[in-house]
Amino acid sequence: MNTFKSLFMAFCAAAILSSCSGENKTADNDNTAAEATDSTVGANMTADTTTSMMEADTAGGMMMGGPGGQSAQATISSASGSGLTGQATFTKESSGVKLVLTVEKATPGPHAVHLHQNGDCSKPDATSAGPHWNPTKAQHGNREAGAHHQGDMPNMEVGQDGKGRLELTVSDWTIGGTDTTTNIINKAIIVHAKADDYKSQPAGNAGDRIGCGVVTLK
Ligand SMILES: [Cu+2]
Repeated sequence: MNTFKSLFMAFCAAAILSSCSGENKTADNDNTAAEATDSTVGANMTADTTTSMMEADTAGGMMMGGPGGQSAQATISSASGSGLTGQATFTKESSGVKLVLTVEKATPGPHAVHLHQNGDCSKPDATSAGPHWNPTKAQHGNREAGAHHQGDMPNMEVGQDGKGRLELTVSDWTIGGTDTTTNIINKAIIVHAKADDYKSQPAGNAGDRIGCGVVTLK
């Protein structure tokens, strides 16, 4: 049985390699092959195995043909003399773009976080980043309830240790692509001194900009 299994695995590997060689020879396709191999290991050795390999391949193709890239990042630097530092990562998922933001050396309590329209943190108070990213000309508000800017996000809670973390997945963001109403690349992610009240126009009365980072492709 073990011999048969080994032979079968070798056959599977050969099948995967030959299916790759005819098409796009990209790093993404290599990943697809690796995923297909994993699914083969877990599958029953029946005709279903072939089906699961094909499904894995199709999923990879859809990801490659999507509207943008797979991941982006921003390194958050201190603004307005706050001393805050942080890191943001944006990852493409099936339900949208997932943001994980972590900061250190912030004051405890809630802090507003937004994407602002200019990927420019050059001024000491980060006003170079401009206003909120608002390509649809919407009212400022709560992303989770009603009208909001594309750059609006929930507040981030910072603990007594000065560390904060914000995680959310946004269905209508993309990492790259030609749609300027969804593409987050070259926007600035800004952390504010105060909480966003989700009401005041145009920016939620969130106070100074205490951290700023430009979103770039990873
Ligand atoms: Cu802001």
